[in-house]
Amino acid sequence: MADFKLYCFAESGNAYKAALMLELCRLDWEQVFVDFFNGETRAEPYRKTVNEMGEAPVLVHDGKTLTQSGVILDYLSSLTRKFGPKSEDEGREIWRWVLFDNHKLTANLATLRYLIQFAKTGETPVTEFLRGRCVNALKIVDGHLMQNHFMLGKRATVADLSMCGYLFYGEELTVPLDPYTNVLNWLDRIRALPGWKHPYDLMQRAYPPKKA
Ligand SMILES: N[C@@H](CCC(=O)N[C@@H](CS)C(=O)NCC(=O)O)C(=O)O
Repeated sequence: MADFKLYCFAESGNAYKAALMLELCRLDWEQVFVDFFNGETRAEPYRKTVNEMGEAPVLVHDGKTLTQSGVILDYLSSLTRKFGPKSEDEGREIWRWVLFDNHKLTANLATLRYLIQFAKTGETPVTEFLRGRCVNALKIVDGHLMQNHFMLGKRATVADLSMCGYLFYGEELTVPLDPYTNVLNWLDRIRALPGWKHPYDLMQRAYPPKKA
Protein backbone atom coordinates (compact mmCIF):
# COMPACT_ATOMS: atom_id res chain seq x y z
CA MET A 1 0.00 0.00 0.00
CA ALA A 2 1.25 3.47 -0.86
CA ASP A 3 2.20 5.92 1.94
CA PHE A 4 -0.23 8.56 0.69
CA LYS A 5 -3.74 8.08 -0.70
CA LEU A 6 -5.31 10.90 -2.67
CA TYR A 7 -9.04 10.95 -3.40
CA CYS A 8 -9.08 12.63 -6.77
CA PHE A 9 -10.10 12.66 -10.43
CA ALA A 10 -8.25 14.12 -13.39
CA GLU A 11 -10.68 16.91 -14.29
CA SER A 12 -10.25 18.42 -10.81
CA GLY A 13 -7.66 21.18 -10.80
CA ASN A 14 -7.97 21.25 -7.02
CA ALA A 15 -6.98 17.59 -6.87
CA TYR A 16 -4.22 18.31 -9.39
CA LYS A 17 -2.61 20.80 -6.99
CA ALA A 18 -2.13 18.00 -4.44
CA ALA A 19 -1.24 15.32 -7.02
CA LEU A 20 1.39 17.58 -8.59
CA MET A 21 2.96 18.29 -5.20
CA LEU A 22 3.09 14.55 -4.39
CA GLU A 23 4.69 13.90 -7.75
CA LEU A 24 7.22 16.76 -7.59
CA CYS A 25 8.25 15.58 -4.11
CA ARG A 26 8.57 12.00 -5.44
CA LEU A 27 6.30 10.69 -2.69
CA ASP A 28 4.80 7.22 -2.78
CA TRP A 29 1.11 7.92 -3.50
CA GLU A 30 -1.90 6.28 -5.05
CA GLN A 31 -5.16 7.56 -6.40
CA VAL A 32 -8.52 6.69 -4.91
CA PHE A 33 -10.80 7.43 -7.86
CA VAL A 34 -13.70 9.78 -7.13
CA ASP A 35 -16.64 9.29 -9.48
CA PHE A 36 -17.50 12.99 -9.42
CA PHE A 37 -19.74 13.11 -12.49
CA ASN A 38 -21.94 10.33 -11.08
CA GLY A 39 -22.37 12.40 -7.92
CA GLU A 40 -20.06 10.53 -5.56
CA THR A 41 -18.99 13.66 -3.64
CA ARG A 42 -22.63 14.60 -3.06
CA ALA A 43 -23.69 11.20 -1.80
CA GLU A 44 -24.03 10.41 1.88
CA PRO A 45 -21.37 7.69 2.13
CA TYR A 46 -18.67 10.07 0.82
CA ARG A 47 -19.78 12.86 3.14
CA LYS A 48 -19.97 10.52 6.12
CA THR A 49 -16.78 8.56 5.61
CA VAL A 50 -14.45 10.64 3.42
CA ASN A 51 -15.15 14.39 3.58
CA GLU A 52 -18.02 16.13 5.30
CA MET A 53 -17.46 19.06 2.92
CA GLY A 54 -18.32 16.83 -0.04
CA GLU A 55 -15.20 17.70 -2.02
CA ALA A 56 -12.07 16.27 -3.60
CA PRO A 57 -9.14 16.32 -2.99
CA VAL A 58 -8.75 14.39 0.24
CA LEU A 59 -5.34 13.21 1.39
CA VAL A 60 -4.95 10.27 3.76
CA HIS A 61 -1.57 9.85 5.41
CA ASP A 62 -0.29 8.39 8.62
CA GLY A 63 -3.74 8.09 10.20
CA LYS A 64 -4.65 11.66 9.24
CA THR A 65 -7.29 12.78 6.76
CA LEU A 66 -6.74 16.21 5.25
CA THR A 67 -9.03 18.22 3.02
CA GLN A 68 -8.76 21.58 1.21
CA SER A 69 -5.96 21.68 -1.34
CA GLY A 70 -4.26 24.62 0.42
CA VAL A 71 -4.10 22.71 3.69
CA ILE A 72 -2.85 19.59 1.89
CA LEU A 73 -0.11 21.61 0.19
CA ASP A 74 0.86 23.20 3.50
CA TYR A 75 0.98 19.77 5.17
CA LEU A 76 3.13 18.25 2.44
CA SER A 77 5.52 21.19 2.37
CA SER A 78 6.02 20.98 6.15
CA LEU A 79 6.58 17.25 5.91
CA THR A 80 9.03 17.31 3.00
CA ARG A 81 10.55 20.79 3.51
CA LYS A 82 9.99 21.34 -0.21
CA PHE A 83 8.11 24.23 -1.86
CA GLY A 84 7.45 25.71 1.59
CA PRO A 85 8.25 29.04 3.24
CA LYS A 86 11.74 29.89 4.50
CA SER A 87 10.42 32.39 7.05
CA GLU A 88 7.19 33.44 8.76
CA ASP A 89 6.83 36.33 6.35
CA GLU A 90 7.13 33.94 3.40
CA GLY A 91 4.56 31.69 5.05
CA ARG A 92 2.07 34.56 5.17
CA GLU A 93 2.89 35.50 1.58
CA ILE A 94 2.14 31.92 0.49
CA TRP A 95 -1.21 31.94 2.30
CA ARG A 96 -2.05 35.33 0.79
CA TRP A 97 -1.77 33.88 -2.74
CA VAL A 98 -3.37 30.53 -1.87
CA LEU A 99 -6.39 32.40 -0.50
CA PHE A 100 -6.49 34.68 -3.54
CA ASP A 101 -6.28 31.60 -5.73
CA ASN A 102 -9.09 29.76 -3.95
CA HIS A 103 -11.37 32.78 -3.89
CA LYS A 104 -10.66 34.65 -7.12
CA LEU A 105 -8.71 32.49 -9.58
CA THR A 106 -9.61 28.83 -9.12
CA ALA A 107 -13.18 29.53 -7.98
CA ASN A 108 -14.03 31.38 -11.18
CA LEU A 109 -11.95 29.34 -13.65
CA ALA A 110 -13.30 26.05 -12.28
CA THR A 111 -16.94 27.11 -12.24
CA LEU A 112 -16.78 28.58 -15.75
CA ARG A 113 -15.11 25.44 -17.13
CA TYR A 114 -17.61 23.22 -15.33
CA LEU A 115 -20.60 25.07 -16.80
CA ILE A 116 -19.31 25.12 -20.36
CA GLN A 117 -17.38 21.87 -20.70
CA PHE A 118 -19.31 19.52 -18.47
CA ALA A 119 -22.76 20.97 -17.74
CA LYS A 120 -22.91 22.19 -21.38
CA THR A 121 -24.85 25.33 -20.56
CA GLY A 122 -23.47 27.25 -23.53
CA GLU A 123 -22.75 30.97 -23.14
CA THR A 124 -25.07 32.62 -20.62
CA PRO A 125 -24.98 35.83 -18.55
CA VAL A 126 -23.50 33.70 -15.75
CA THR A 127 -20.60 32.44 -17.90
CA GLU A 128 -20.00 35.97 -19.16
CA PHE A 129 -19.87 37.23 -15.57
CA LEU A 130 -17.49 34.45 -14.51
CA ARG A 131 -15.21 35.03 -17.52
CA GLY A 132 -14.93 38.69 -16.51
CA ARG A 133 -13.90 37.61 -13.00
CA CYS A 134 -11.30 35.21 -14.46
CA VAL A 135 -9.85 37.98 -16.62
CA ASN A 136 -9.58 40.31 -13.60
CA ALA A 137 -7.78 37.66 -11.57
CA LEU A 138 -5.45 36.75 -14.45
CA LYS A 139 -4.50 40.40 -14.94
CA ILE A 140 -3.50 40.61 -11.29
CA VAL A 141 -1.39 37.45 -11.47
CA ASP A 142 0.17 38.56 -14.77
CA GLY A 143 1.09 41.92 -13.23
CA HIS A 144 2.70 40.26 -10.22
CA LEU A 145 4.70 37.90 -12.45
CA MET A 146 6.12 40.82 -14.46
CA GLN A 147 8.74 41.21 -11.69
CA ASN A 148 8.85 37.64 -10.41
CA HIS A 149 9.74 34.25 -11.88
CA PHE A 150 7.44 32.56 -9.37
CA MET A 151 4.82 34.01 -7.02
CA LEU A 152 7.37 34.48 -4.22
CA GLY A 153 10.29 35.45 -6.44
CA LYS A 154 13.00 33.12 -7.67
CA ARG A 155 11.79 29.86 -6.12
CA ALA A 156 8.66 27.79 -6.77
CA THR A 157 6.47 27.32 -3.71
CA VAL A 158 3.10 25.80 -2.97
CA ALA A 159 1.59 29.18 -3.88
CA ASP A 160 2.55 28.43 -7.50
CA LEU A 161 1.28 24.85 -7.28
CA SER A 162 -2.06 26.10 -6.01
CA MET A 163 -2.44 28.90 -8.53
CA CYS A 164 -1.49 26.86 -11.60
CA GLY A 165 -4.04 24.16 -10.74
CA TYR A 166 -6.55 24.97 -13.48
CA LEU A 167 -4.31 26.74 -15.96
CA PHE A 168 -2.92 23.61 -17.60
CA TYR A 169 -6.41 22.69 -18.87
CA GLY A 170 -5.81 25.22 -21.66
CA GLU A 171 -8.70 25.64 -24.11
CA GLU A 172 -11.12 23.87 -21.77
CA LEU A 173 -11.05 27.04 -19.67
CA THR A 174 -12.60 29.09 -22.48
CA VAL A 175 -10.51 32.02 -21.27
CA PRO A 176 -7.70 32.65 -23.77
CA LEU A 177 -4.39 32.92 -21.91
CA ASP A 178 -2.50 34.55 -24.83
CA PRO A 179 -2.81 38.11 -23.49
CA TYR A 180 -1.06 37.07 -20.26
CA THR A 181 2.50 36.48 -21.44
CA ASN A 182 3.95 36.57 -17.91
CA VAL A 183 1.47 33.87 -16.90
CA LEU A 184 2.39 31.77 -19.95
CA ASN A 185 6.12 32.07 -19.19
CA TRP A 186 5.48 31.17 -15.56
CA LEU A 187 3.51 28.08 -16.63
CA ASP A 188 6.52 27.08 -18.78
CA ARG A 189 8.75 27.40 -15.71
CA ILE A 190 6.37 25.19 -13.71
CA ARG A 191 6.26 22.68 -16.60
CA ALA A 192 10.08 22.57 -16.43
CA LEU A 193 10.15 21.50 -12.75
CA PRO A 194 11.58 17.95 -12.55
CA GLY A 195 8.71 15.47 -12.30
CA TRP A 196 6.01 17.80 -13.69
CA LYS A 197 3.05 16.07 -15.32
CA HIS A 198 -0.18 17.24 -16.88
CA PRO A 199 -3.33 16.49 -14.82
CA TYR A 200 -4.60 14.07 -17.46
CA ASP A 201 -1.33 12.11 -17.16
CA LEU A 202 -1.48 11.98 -13.36
CA MET A 203 -5.02 10.92 -12.50
CA GLN A 204 -7.90 8.91 -13.92
CA ARG A 205 -10.55 10.82 -15.83
CA ALA A 206 -14.13 10.85 -14.55
CA TYR A 207 -15.70 12.47 -17.66
CA PRO A 208 -17.69 11.31 -19.51
CA PRO A 209 -19.37 9.52 -16.62
CA LYS A 210 -19.92 5.80 -17.02
CA LYS A 211 -23.52 4.87 -16.30
CA ALA A 212 -23.72 4.20 -12.56
N1 LIG B 1 -11.37 24.86 -1.80
C1 LIG B 1 -11.41 23.46 -2.12
C2 LIG B 1 -12.26 23.25 -3.36
C3 LIG B 1 -12.48 21.78 -3.63
C4 LIG B 1 -13.53 21.57 -4.70
O1 LIG B 1 -14.36 22.44 -4.99
N2 LIG B 1 -13.50 20.38 -5.27
C5 LIG B 1 -14.47 20.03 -6.28
C6 LIG B 1 -13.79 19.24 -7.39
S1 LIG B 1 -12.65 20.29 -8.24
C7 LIG B 1 -15.51 19.14 -5.66
O2 LIG B 1 -15.18 18.09 -5.13
N3 LIG B 1 -16.79 19.54 -5.71
C8 LIG B 1 -17.83 18.71 -5.21
C9 LIG B 1 -19.19 19.25 -5.45
O3 LIG B 1 -19.31 20.41 -5.87
O4 LIG B 1 -20.13 18.49 -5.24
C10 LIG B 1 -9.99 22.93 -2.31
O5 LIG B 1 -9.12 23.72 -2.64
O6 LIG B 1 -9.74 21.73 -2.07
